[in-house]
Amino acid sequence: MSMIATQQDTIAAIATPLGTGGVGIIRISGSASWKVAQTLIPSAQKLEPGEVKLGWLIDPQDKQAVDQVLILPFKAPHSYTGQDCIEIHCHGGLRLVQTVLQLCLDYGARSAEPGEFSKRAVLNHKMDATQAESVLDLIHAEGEQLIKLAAHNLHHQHWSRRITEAMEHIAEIQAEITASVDFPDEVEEPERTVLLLALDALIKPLENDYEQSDRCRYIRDGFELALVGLPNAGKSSLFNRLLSQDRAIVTDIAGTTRDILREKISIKGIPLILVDTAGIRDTEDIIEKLGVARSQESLQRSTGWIYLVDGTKGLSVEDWEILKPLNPNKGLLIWNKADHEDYLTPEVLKDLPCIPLSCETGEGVSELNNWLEAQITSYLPDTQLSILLSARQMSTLKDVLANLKEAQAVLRDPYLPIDIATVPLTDGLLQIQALLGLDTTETMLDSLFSQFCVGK
Ligand SMILES: Nc1nc2c(ncn2[C@@H]2O[C@H](COP(=O)(O)OP(=O)(O)OP(=O)(O)O)[C@@H](O)[C@H]2O)c(=O)[nH]1
Ligand SMILES: [Mg+2]
Repeated sequence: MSMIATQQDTIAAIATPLGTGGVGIIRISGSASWKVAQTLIPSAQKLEPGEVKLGWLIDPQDKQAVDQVLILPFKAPHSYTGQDCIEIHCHGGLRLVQTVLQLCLDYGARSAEPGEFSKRAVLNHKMDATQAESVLDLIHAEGEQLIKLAAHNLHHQHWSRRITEAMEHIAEIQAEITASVDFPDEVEEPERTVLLLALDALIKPLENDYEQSDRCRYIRDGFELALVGLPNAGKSSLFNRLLSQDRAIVTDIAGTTRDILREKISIKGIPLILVDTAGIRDTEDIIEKLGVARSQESLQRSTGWIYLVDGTKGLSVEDWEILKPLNPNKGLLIWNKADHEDYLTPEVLKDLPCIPLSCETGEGVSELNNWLEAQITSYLPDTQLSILLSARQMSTLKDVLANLKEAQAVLRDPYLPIDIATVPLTDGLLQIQALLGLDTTETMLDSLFSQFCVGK
């Protein structure tokens, strides 16, 4: 169903997760929201904004009491959506919450679309689209680090302020050029070198934001760690140990794992995605061959890697082949099967940390955990300074930067009239407006807010 643009409707939704909990919250927003609540809660005829009231919710049709509830009234513009709003807090039974919502729908509200509350907040300038995305991050955050960063972004409005300033500066530069072209007699043509410097001053910090955000992307997406090695090295055994469960099949048959297995754990509040892979070797078996290809793919993509060596066999030519092209700064060598009677002394490789370990006894696992923590901490940004952009923001920012550089290229070319630079500048301006949700293009807002849950 497409999102209905009008803000005239009064919308309602369950704002708490579906399921049985202590409290369930139904949120209503729109001009009729107070009336809807007052129809259902007869004792709530006198409501004061911000004042909580306790009352009985009565089904108007059969006059049966449904639940004793708390009512939180908000008056426009002092609410999340910027409209008149009501929150009804009832007891948290799944059926009960749905019954209360249904009554709201029967008596004047319509069902809210996913993200429609936040969309209204943006349309009513309670927040801009980038802040809404921080809300989205908060809702979907899997690790504490992301929660911290999203809340930080939301609280300080760091990024939205920065991009708003950039927009104002671009508009100023553009106005200067346009004025000199439109009124050549009154306004002097601005110095190209001055404009170039002004654009430089805009580009540098934005580029920095882009790079920083690119580096911290794993806070949201997870830090991927691939377990690789020859067949039978013990990758699946280590996978299971780190997960503390028998997730992957372990046998003494070489080539047991044929597909990629992914499981998430959390280290230092950051999601860590462990990837168990098929042992890498030349094989005629079609399924195993596909598995090996996937192992190599996963190795390319992952943020870090652990290479397992069967400590009873030692490093072979095949191991070397796989190890050689890998970036040693992101990896670790595990010399496995330390408990085995045929265990060989680990060979220390230059620049590559090595940990003797046994998946059987757990020896070396705490050293491995230390390495994991250190590895992840080394990526951890300073929350106070960090900006974490969404994929949408990243791609728009990239376009904006390209346009600013295009404008610079025009200004550097003495054969091009100065006002040609306004073309990419205008494009850049429009892109930033879209980023902030200022032009409120419905398509952009719709695609953004459809990722929200109903009730947000
Ligand atoms: N003694 C001993 N045996 C181990 C250890 N780790 C794994 N093994 C054994 O080594 C064999 C292979 O283990 P897996 O975990 O299946 O090895 P893998 O690397 O996943 O193998 P593929 O999936 O075939 O690539 C099994 O028989 C395990 O029980 C260990 O630390 N000590
Ligand atoms: Mg395996």
